[in-house]
This record gives sequence, structure tokens and C-alpha cells, in this order.
Amino acid sequence: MADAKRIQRDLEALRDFSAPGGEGTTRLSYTPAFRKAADYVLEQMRACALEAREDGVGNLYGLRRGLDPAAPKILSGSHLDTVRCSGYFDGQAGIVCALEVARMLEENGVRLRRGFEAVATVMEEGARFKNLGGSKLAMGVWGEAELDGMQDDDGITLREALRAYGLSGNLACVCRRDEPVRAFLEVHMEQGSRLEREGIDLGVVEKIFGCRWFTLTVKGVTAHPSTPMDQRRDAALASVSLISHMARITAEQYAGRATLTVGRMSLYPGEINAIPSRAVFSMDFRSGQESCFEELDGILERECRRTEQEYGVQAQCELYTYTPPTPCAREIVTALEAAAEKSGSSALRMDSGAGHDAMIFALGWPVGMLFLPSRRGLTHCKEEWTDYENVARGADALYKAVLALDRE
Ligand code: HGY
Ligand code: MN
Ligand code: MN
Repeated sequence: MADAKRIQRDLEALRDFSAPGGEGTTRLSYTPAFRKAADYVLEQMRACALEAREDGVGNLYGLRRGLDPAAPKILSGSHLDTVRCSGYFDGQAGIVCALEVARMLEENGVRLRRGFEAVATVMEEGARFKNLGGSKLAMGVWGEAELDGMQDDDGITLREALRAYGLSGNLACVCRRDEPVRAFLEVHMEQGSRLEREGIDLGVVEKIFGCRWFTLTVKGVTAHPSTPMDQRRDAALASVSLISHMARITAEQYAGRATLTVGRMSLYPGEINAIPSRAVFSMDFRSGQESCFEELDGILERECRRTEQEYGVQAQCELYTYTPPTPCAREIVTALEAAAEKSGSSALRMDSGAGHDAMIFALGWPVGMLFLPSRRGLTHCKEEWTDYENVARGADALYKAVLALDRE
């Protein structure tokens, strides 16, 4: 059985590898806090007899060799980075569950036919560079161009960040897409409240919603706040109008099918007594249907033109990143459902509103996800929580799934 106390020890250790100040846990990729967390995970991997390594871009792997070196491996894990002021379960619970499975295999003296690898990825959150970066480099979706073509808020390129972190950025041994892998399994918080509301122990994910991020720039003219309302080109008021129109359309016409979030916004010059001439803000769309993204693209374009007309501004909309809705592999969904039952947990098939590395690993391998209940559905905040016993339940089901997939 998975040990909830050991799981608690790992999660609370990871919780404290955080940038100073602010609420909750902040662990952006390639920062000192991330280095400490990575060293802790590597140490825990070695402590449970895994051959631990860090690839050229900061992804961590811990291998337990199988009896048949030619048999496609089973990988399991999640991401080690967080958004700012986050909790300490998002991503981390999946890494700890994979470590716990490795411990149980070792303690029970189980020699699998297949290799088993615990995985901790980097750059899953888009907090510093674009999102899903560690898995995209591992699957060859990103390459040299992204190392030089992406900068963080301080103008540091991904390649510079890697060098400063002490990594080569040598991609030769990073891409694993062509490796034969039986399954990539990710245990993760639901980041919604359905499991809690319905009193279900575990979710078995069938589809992971797509995620489409835009950067919008609205340009007007800086002037004095005493400028009459009908004589100004106010980038802030124009942006508020554009956002409120898009939010109303999404809520009314795409209820239950899509969501819109504006998480970042900046105004220039940013003085109380100056009409802003520039607003730059993000739009994050989520949906399980590609058609919704296509329709919302058209609506956004139309709303940008309306805003330009109405406010005498320029509204530019740039696609920042897009990952389409991704199904989990049917046979892995079935295997996880059976494993949940075998480990005595109730389970519910459901979709994931949040994005995950599993979407990228699915480009080359069969993937599946197990969800843990999120208290009040809260996540990406210090209130993020699930009981350690729930994480142990996830680890037990993961363990049963690994044993079953090993026998196939
Ligand atoms: O953005 C997401 O869906 C996830 O938290 N990376
Ligand atoms: Mn997250
Ligand atoms: Mn996550």
C-alpha cells in the first residue's frame, strides 16, 4: 500500500522549495527554487533504487529496469514547476505518486518485465516561458528555434536560462518520441470540484481540453484625464469593452463548452492621471471541441474590429500558443478504471478542463490520467488541497495499473 506519511513528507518538502515572498508556492523553471526541488526529486529517485538522470533541458527521469530490455516501458509522472503563488499538489502529486510506485515495487521485490520510469517535467506551466515546454522538447515538438526564439519577462532566452541553470541545452538526448513506450500515466489534481461534489475517489480522464492563448495589444493615445470621453483614444476602456464583450459571448453562447480567462494585463504609461495609450493582455480559451476554438477566433477578430471603430484604437491579436483537445488512449482509460476498482476506489470517467503534459506525450505514446479530488475545486492558489490519503489512493491505483500493463 502507498504510504500517506511518506507522500506528505515529499509534498511538504516540495512545498517549501519556493521563491521567497508571496503566498503559496512559486517555483518557475530554471530558478534556484526549481533547482532545489529537482535535486530533492533526484535524491528520492536514487533512494528508491531508480537510475536517476536530468536531460539537457531539465526534465528528470528515474528508471527501474525491467527483465526484458526490449519491452516498451511504462512512464509516469507530471510537472515540477508551478505558476506564481500556487499550491503544492498541481504537478507535484503526480511526481510523488510515481516515486511511491517505485518504492512499492522495490519494497515488494517486484521485478517488472517492462522498465518503469518516474518523470518530472520542466516548463509545464506558462509562467516563465511558453507552456508544456519540457514535454514538447521531449517529444521533438520544440527544437533549437524555441531555445533562441522565446524570452521570459526579463528578456532572457530559453537557451540563456538553460546555460545559467548549468544545463547544456544539448537536445541530442532530450527527444524520446521514437522510443517504444507502452503508456505514459499521469496522476493529477482534478482542478475542478466534480469528484468532491459527487463523493468519488478518483477520476479517469477520457479527454483533455485544448488550450488556446492569445496576446492582445490595444493602442490608443496618451492624454490628460480631463479629456472629454468622446474625444479620447483610451486603450484601457477599449480593452475593458473588448474583454467584457468576449466574456459575455463565451458565457452566453458557449456555456459548458468553452471558457475565457484574462489573467495578465498591463497599461502604459500606468499613471493614475494619464489615459493609457497601450494595453497588453492575455486571453486564455479552453474547450473540448476544436470547432469552438475556430468559432471564437472569428468572434474575437470581429470584436477587435468593432472595438477599433468604437474607440478609435488599434487592436492587434497574436496567437501565443495552442494545444488542441487530446483524447486519452481508450485501452489506458480501461486499464486505469480497472486498476481503480482493484485498489478499492470508486472512479468516474470525465474530461480534464486543464491542460497537461499528457497531451504532448500523446503525440507519440498511449496516455492516461487519474484525477484526485480538489477541495472546493481550487487550484493555482495557496488554498489548493487534497488529503494525503487521496494522493495515496491515487498511487495505489497507479501501482495496480502498472502491474496490469506490465503483464500485457
Ligand atoms: O494551464 C493549465 O491548464 C495547466 O495548469 N498547466
Ligand atoms: Mn497548473
Ligand atoms: Mn498541472
